[in-house]
Amino acid sequence: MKPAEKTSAAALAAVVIAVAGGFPQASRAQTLMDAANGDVFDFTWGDVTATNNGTSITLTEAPSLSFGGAGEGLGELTVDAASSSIEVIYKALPGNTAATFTLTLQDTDPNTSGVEDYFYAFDIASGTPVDNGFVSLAVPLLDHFAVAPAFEQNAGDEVPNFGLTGFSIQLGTPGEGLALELRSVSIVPVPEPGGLALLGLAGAAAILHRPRAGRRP
Ligand SMILES: [Ca+2]
Ligand SMILES: [Ca+2]
Repeated sequence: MKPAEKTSAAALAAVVIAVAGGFPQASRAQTLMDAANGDVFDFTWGDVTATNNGTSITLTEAPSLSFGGAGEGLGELTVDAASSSIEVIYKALPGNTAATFTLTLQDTDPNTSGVEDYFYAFDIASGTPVDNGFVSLAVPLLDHFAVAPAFEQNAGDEVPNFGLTGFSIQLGTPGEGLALELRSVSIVPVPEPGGLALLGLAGAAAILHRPRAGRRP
């Protein structure tokens, strides 16, 4: 390899490593609620209680009720739905009888004067262990199971173009008793597609270098 080629290959490798190393991903990660910072929900409805014990938020809901939840308002955050997931770090308490909880993300749509909720299903048993019984579960923002106008709001454009102005956690199935400890709620990058695309780019660059080397006298 000629010195110039070495330099350009090294520069390309540096770019690939810098991008694959995740700083664009890290720049998109945003913590929406962190119990260790004293955060607790802005409001609850139904027979729900939400209390912060210093390291986590205990969220409990009476099993006799068919509705209820806890919500948090946010400043308007721009979030790219295609490359982001919503992650919750939580622990099911011994009294929990719910199999799922539903998380909603609120999207404001100035173009329609509407506000809409995107609904995400969290299967409580499917989280990945973190520590001390807590698990992490992240659902891609494009994997919502429903979208609907937010409570008493006009219809939005049904496009997940956040404008994220709030979120809530509520029962997944009416009549189940939700009892969770929550540590944090965050927007995190969807990792795989970006990483694979960069590996493909690096591979293509390596292949493009080969014929040029072969033509040398
Ligand atoms: Ca919007
Ligand atoms: Ca929208």
